[in-house]
Amino acid sequence: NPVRRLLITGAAGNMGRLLRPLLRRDGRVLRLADVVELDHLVSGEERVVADVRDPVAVGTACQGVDAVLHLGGLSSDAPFDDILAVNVAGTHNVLRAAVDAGVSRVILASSNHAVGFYRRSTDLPPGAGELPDGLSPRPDTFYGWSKAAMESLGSLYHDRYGLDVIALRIGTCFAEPVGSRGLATWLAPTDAANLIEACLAAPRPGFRVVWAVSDNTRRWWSLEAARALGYVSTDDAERFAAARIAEFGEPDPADPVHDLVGGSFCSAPLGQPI
Ligand code: 15L
Repeated sequence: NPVRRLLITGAAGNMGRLLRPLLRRDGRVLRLADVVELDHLVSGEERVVADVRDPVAVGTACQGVDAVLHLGGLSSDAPFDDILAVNVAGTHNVLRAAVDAGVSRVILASSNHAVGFYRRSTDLPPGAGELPDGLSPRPDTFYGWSKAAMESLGSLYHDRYGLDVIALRIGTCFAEPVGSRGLATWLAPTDAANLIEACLAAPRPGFRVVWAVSDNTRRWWSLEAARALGYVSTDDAERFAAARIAEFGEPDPADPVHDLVGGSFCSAPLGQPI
């Protein structure tokens, strides 16, 4: 059964803006929710102003939708109380509202920073060049911790209420890879859309925690769980390699920024925007 109405929280944010044009389909309405009022609506889009901290507003936003893509939240580190209120309580409001409104599927924007302290040098399984999906959390920031907490709430809501919840451990989702780390961690916006469509189409996925990256030549995070959902990556950050290496040099695998999943988040002062 096709998703006729998709609620996107955080639609005015970085990923929301990138994905809005890519998730438009004939016969589908995108309900765009954000704390700020969205403009330049096109046909097939509707908007709601809702703060994820407000359970009533989130409840209203969930009425009549077939699925939720939950992107709304703080996307970098912040003081603990802010992270707790926006990312953790906010996600709880979304999951609660989805169940109450009879929505059967929620896609959560988790992050590599939920597992940011895994290292390429020590944590790759013997004989494998990739970190597997669903690693137990090793957050690198309050932000990364909140992403692990969001995943765990998704698990709770799946087991309690049968809600399908897919938590995407997103790499670096911008129009182009950021820095030389992005050559490994990039999720091309088109691939983000490919993966989200796979998440929407998969029959009864249950609860899953899935790496979300493009099939980059320098990727070291598995695509197994994403592919099992039907994801086909159509981009590779390698086409930016020459330019990034000219600017930043060849990535040194001994440099913690390239050795650690979370890169510079692991050494940034805790609780401050990065
Ligand atoms: C994230 O989770 C952030 O939201 C984003 O701004 C990037 O820093 C990204 O991770 C990354 O690791 O590149």
